[in-house]
Formats: sequence, structure tokens, C-alpha cells
Amino acid sequence: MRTVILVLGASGQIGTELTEKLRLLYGNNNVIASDIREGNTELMTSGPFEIIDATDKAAILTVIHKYSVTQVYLLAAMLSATAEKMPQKAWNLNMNSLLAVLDLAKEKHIEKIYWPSSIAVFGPTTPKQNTPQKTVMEPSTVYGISKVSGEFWCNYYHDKFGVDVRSLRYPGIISWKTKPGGGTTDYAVDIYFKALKDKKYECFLSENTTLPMMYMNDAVNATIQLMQADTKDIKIRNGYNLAAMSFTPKEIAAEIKKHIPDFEITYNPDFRQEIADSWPQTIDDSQARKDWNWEHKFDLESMTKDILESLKKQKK
Ligand code: AKB
Repeated sequence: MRTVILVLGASGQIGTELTEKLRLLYGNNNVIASDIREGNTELMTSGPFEIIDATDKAAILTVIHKYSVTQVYLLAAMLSATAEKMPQKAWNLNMNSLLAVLDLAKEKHIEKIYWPSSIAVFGPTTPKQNTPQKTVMEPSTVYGISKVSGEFWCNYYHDKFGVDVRSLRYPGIISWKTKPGGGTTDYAVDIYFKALKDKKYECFLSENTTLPMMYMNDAVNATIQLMQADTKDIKIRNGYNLAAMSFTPKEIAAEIKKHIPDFEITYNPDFRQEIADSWPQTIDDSQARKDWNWEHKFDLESMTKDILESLKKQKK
């Protein structure tokens, strides 16, 4: 049976690199990239590209029929910081897109769904260290509320209708090819660009704010590994905890300084500090490691080296 994948939100931070990797694995014409806006030239020319509003179930179905799509990766979402400013819009996008895709699977138009959850499902009452797979989920952000509700919907559609939906609770994802937008963990991406360009960075979180993070290469691999895992090994249908590293702004700045000795960081915390303070600092992802052999490759040191080298090469 041929696998044909539709990526919704393919122009975004994770969507861009995930689509690139999926095209390598499944063939360019078997991975349909889509977004509400156009993406980079590479994404739009290396395989099929469709403009789709991820909340428009009929539009998604038209594309599913057009290409005989078998799997949907739903990456379209509004992240934590933007969602605090536009709660209703965030709820509509994050929930309606998920419900549309879950319904399409329930109606047997597709066989498998990937939907990302986040560490934002946790809140101030959750244990902060080594946060367990199953624990208190009382988020204090609009984004977190949408993610925790989404997790319950995934579980519900799996239990009631047998929908094969799989999900990961992403930590902050760090990349250099496409920048994220509107997240609380985004400082850990911006800092590399500013370090190379200006040799200084003003951080919107305080120096000792520890957050769980992951390099994009690991996040893309985890996502594809989860989707390729045997159904019998998938024991969690709401969202798997996933971890690689945890660090503070002060620690990432110190790592960058090893490569750019005159780099300076200053701190000017804003409303995002409260969001960061409500999230866990370290995550226990032993269930993912046990169920489908998840293993991360990058730590702060190897990621920093890789990002700075890649950005320097790109500039040449
Ligand atoms: C955000 O900061 O909103 C996201 C996330 C942790 O889900 N990167």
C-alpha cells in the first residue's frame, strides 16, 4: 500500500524541515505540502504544494481525494505567546483543524494522523522536575488549554472510533532553517541569529529560566519514528512526553560564547516569563524510549556547534 502524506502547516518552523525529510523518505510526489500561505521556494518546487486553511475540512478533503492521501501531519497551530494575545483565534485554529482531521479519519478518508502536543499541556501545579508521562495537567495558557483539550480529543477518537492518531509533547524546538513565530521558547532560536549578526542579544526570559528544549533534527526524527512505529507499540494516544536537553538563557549564552567570545547577553523579561514559569523544567520521556525506542542525539554543545556552523556556511 502506497503512503501519500499531506502536511498541513508545511511552511512553518517544523513543517518545513519535516516535509523535506518526508520527501526524502517517501518520494517528492508522495508528500503534499500545504499551508495557508506560500512557503520557501524549495518547499513549493520540490513536490506538490497546495494552499489550504487547516480549519477547512472540505478543502482538506478535496486535496485528500486529488492525491489519494493516506496520512495527514497537522502542524498548523498558533503558539503560546501569540495565543495569549488572540485567544479566540488560537482556539479556533488549534481546535477546529484537529477536529476536522480527526473526523476525516473517523470517516475513513485517511488512515493515520500526526498531531503535535506540547509541554504547554502542563501548568504551575505539575511537578517541574522530571515531569512524568501521567501527571497533573492544569495549563494556565490559552495554547496549553488547546493542547490539553486536543490530547483528550485524540484519545477519544482513538478509543471510540479506532482512529490511528499519534502525538508528541514537543519541548521548545530549536532550528536554523526556518524561524518559529509566537512561541515562548523562541528565544533559543533568535539568540543564534543575533549572536552571529550583532554579537549581542536581549533575552525576554530571565537568566535562570530552565526549559526543556530539542534540536530540530531530533524532533523531525522522533516524529517520523513515532509515525512509522508498529501500532502495537503505541501505548499512548494523547501525547508522548519527549525530551533531549534542558537549559537556561545563561547556559545557552555561555555555550555560544565558546564560539563567539565577545557575545553578550542581557535580560529584559516580558509577559512570556510567566508562561515559561508555568512549564516544567525537565521531562521524563522514558515511556517513549521504552515503547518505540526513542533516543535523542543532540545536546546543547553539539546543537550549538551544528547551528553556528550551518548558519556561517549559509551566509557564504
Ligand atoms: C511555544 O513556546 O509556544 C512552543 C511550545 C513549547 O510548544 N515552542
